[in-house]
Amino acid sequence: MRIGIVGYQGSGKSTIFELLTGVAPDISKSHTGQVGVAIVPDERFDRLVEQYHPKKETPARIELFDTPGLSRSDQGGNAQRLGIIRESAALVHVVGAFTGGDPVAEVDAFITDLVLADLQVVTNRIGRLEKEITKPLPNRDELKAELEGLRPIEARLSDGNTLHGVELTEVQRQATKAFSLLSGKSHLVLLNTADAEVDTALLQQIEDKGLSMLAAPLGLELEVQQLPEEDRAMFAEEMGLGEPSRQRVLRAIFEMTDLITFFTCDEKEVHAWLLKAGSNAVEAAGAIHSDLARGFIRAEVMPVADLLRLGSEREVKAAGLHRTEGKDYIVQDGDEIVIRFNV
Ligand SMILES: Nc1nc2c(ncn2[C@@H]2O[C@H](COP(=O)(O)OP(=O)(O)OP(=O)(O)O)[C@@H](O)[C@H]2O)c(=O)[nH]1
Ligand SMILES: [Mg+2]
Repeated sequence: MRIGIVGYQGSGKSTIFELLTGVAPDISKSHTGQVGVAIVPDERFDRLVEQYHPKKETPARIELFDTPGLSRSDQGGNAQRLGIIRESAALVHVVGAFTGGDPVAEVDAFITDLVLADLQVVTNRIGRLEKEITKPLPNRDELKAELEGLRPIEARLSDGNTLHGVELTEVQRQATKAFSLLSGKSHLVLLNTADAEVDTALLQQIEDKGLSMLAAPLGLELEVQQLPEEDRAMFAEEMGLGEPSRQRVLRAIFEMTDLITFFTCDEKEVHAWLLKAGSNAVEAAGAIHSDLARGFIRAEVMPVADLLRLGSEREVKAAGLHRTEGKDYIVQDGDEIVIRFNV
């Protein structure tokens, strides 16, 4: 799953990408986008590592995708850039509040660009369907149903609304699946401020639009991160910076996804795994290794919260908080799992 870092040119996307992934932006990839990996901060993982002192630690990771910025005065290249953004599962929308522009107007303008891009895709399809249904095709009824499904979506978009919070029918879901519509993707506004001071009135205005948002001086924080370790604290204090927001931003990004975390742990390795919410025990086994899914017998499950609270697997078992689950068990966020299998 790829999370797109999106926004207008020069808003600070590549700066934030570097802060979050540690990967310096590669100029040769500025037209195609660049992928980097970030660790998902998880306090439970850190505490499991403290408890087990494993030889190997494997935290969960997500892919971030630094995309080419849209041009504010579209000179024709935005269609291609929007196509690149479409490959993202969710959008982190970076708004630069260090250049003296109007961030609220930028948020509106960017969202309008997304809505218009979706509208164009939907309108094209409607145009094609209208022609098709005049022909005596065997699947004419299906095409008609698709057309009727798309019309309310088109109406909503042409009124300038996003697709957030819209309940789609099954026909609509199928009809729009391949379009990967931009204005329906999870959307987090990241306000990249000039310094540690945050304009609360500005934040309020963006929040009033019903958008999730975070504000932080991310450019400045990258500068701090790039200093030699011994100079960081002093510089951060001089600049009035509090706790670095890197972890907070990554956590918020992770929360936009529909992923949960489960854990496997022993003295050899503590490993955090990501899984689509609603997945069952066999799917969790498959995330670890296909052999574990193929030869699945049962899953032994205990909540990590209990494991941390009681201090060891033995204590959890003694307290009767350890369970044996079958194939259909829906894995919960924070489960510690041992898969029993036979191949
Ligand atoms: N003062 C200040 N400058 C910043 C901040 N973030 C980014 N910049 C500067 O703004 C310029 C653009 O930053 P980038 O991170 O390259 O912006 P971008 O969104 O990746 O730009 P494109 O890839 O061209 O769309 C660079 O010169 C950065 O140094 C910030 O928080 N404060
Ligand atoms: Mg960039």
